[in-house]
Amino acid sequence: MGRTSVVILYITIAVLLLFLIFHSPNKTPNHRSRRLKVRSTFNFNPAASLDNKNHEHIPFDPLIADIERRREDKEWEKRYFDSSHKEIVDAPAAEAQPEWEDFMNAEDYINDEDRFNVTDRLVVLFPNIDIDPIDGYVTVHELTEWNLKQSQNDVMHRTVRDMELHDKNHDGFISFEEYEPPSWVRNSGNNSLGYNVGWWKEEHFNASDADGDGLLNKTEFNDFLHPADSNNPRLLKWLCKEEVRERDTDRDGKLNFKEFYHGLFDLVRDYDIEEHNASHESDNVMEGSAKILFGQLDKDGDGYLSEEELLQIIGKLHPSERYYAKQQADYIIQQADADKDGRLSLTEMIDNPYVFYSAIFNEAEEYEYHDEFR
Ligand SMILES: *[C@@H]1O[C@H](CO)[C@@H](O)[C@H](O)[C@H]1NC(C)=O
Ligand SMILES: *[C@@H]1O[C@H](CO)[C@@H](O)[C@H](O)[C@H]1NC(C)=O
Ligand SMILES: *[C@@H]1O[C@H](CO)[C@@H](O)[C@H](O)[C@H]1NC(C)=O
Ligand SMILES: *[C@@H]1O[C@H](CO)[C@@H](O)[C@H](O)[C@H]1NC(C)=O
Ligand SMILES: *[C@@H]1O[C@H](CO)[C@@H](O)[C@H](O)[C@H]1NC(C)=O
Ligand SMILES: [Ca+2]
Ligand SMILES: [Ca+2]
Repeated sequence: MGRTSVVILYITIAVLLLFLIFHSPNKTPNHRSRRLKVRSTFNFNPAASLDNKNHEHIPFDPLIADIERRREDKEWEKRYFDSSHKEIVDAPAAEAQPEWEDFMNAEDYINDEDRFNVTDRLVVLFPNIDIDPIDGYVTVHELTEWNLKQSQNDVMHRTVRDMELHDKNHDGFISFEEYEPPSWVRNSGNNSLGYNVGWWKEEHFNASDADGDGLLNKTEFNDFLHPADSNNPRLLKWLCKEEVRERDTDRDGKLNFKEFYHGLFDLVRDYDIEEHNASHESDNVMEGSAKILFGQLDKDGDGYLSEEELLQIIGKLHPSERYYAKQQADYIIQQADADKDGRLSLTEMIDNPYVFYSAIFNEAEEYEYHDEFR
């Protein structure tokens, strides 16, 4: 980094600090005083969604999600298709919608009170969320299910788009030959810190092919791209195998304590329990709790963790969409639950629209969650 860029960096930090000082977050701000936001980032790199720390904000409102998807599709189109492929991407966008002439301005759209009435939107959405049971309140469970549905729609939309890119003979299936690893995999080298080198391998492909016909349909391809969210036991097993392979420094096909301690423990240790003395925790104490956990996971007591034994913690190594849906539901309820009864009434939601319409997960100033260590 050159001297100029260092100076610029310091100035940026200083400005940021000043901003934070004069803009101290108000726990219950009047929503008129701040702009509602949609997701601020979109990343084409699927590895980003595998990075535990940077899961995208799940869109709360299907209407906003739709605008966002159109915006993404446009960027996607620009990036991957030239004019000769236009017919492929034109089709799905055809249905009639409000005048979203410029999808880049979804934020202007939702902040235009004449076009987008937040109160009305929440009134419309509420009965779709309050369903289990229908009692006039939205619980963490109901909100988690709602978030999960939204994120699954999003994920599937991207899978279908990704399929268009790979399905060269347009038969609706992906063969192993058709699937070329995306450039970020090819460029990431053979053994770098990237997700893992087996990502595009035939074994991964075969494990995703649930009915074994040698082709991936939409469901199987979605599982292929998001193995941690799959119910396919073979795929989960493959994921565990990859975890072992990545950390197995002595190449004996299983993890001994040292390999676990240096490779995995940080990802699976329970910060909730250790939290209060984490800062003055000595290495010995930490190694002690690692040994306890290792012993619990080593079901057959042979002193090693096998692929099968890793299944117990695969959800912690690769948090699922459900995990993030729950995390976001917890956050929303914590922010909007004015009477602290642990659930949301319609009034509480209407009083706190920014919690629902905002890219909270990207704003450290508003959002702190010790689970981000995972
Ligand atoms: C939004 O709708 C509600 C009820 O339908 C109404 O009371 C409110 O004035 C509307 N807000 C705006 C900014 O039009
Ligand atoms: C990875 O290894 C293969 C051979 O195993 C080699 O052909 C290829 O160039 C390597 N790729 C990179 C990016 O190093
Ligand atoms: C994947 O399955 C095909 C048959 O569909 C088989 O020919 C191939 O050897 C398998 N590859 C691996 C790595 O298991
Ligand atoms: C894809 O195939 C699986 C069986 O491997 C089946 O359960 C699933 O319903 C199929 N999905 C679609 C969209 O046809
Ligand atoms: C926290 O520290 C105390 C001693 O300072 C110790 O007794 C206790 O076991 C520690 N808790 C954990 C979870 O490590
Ligand atoms: Ca309810
Ligand atoms: Ca080993």
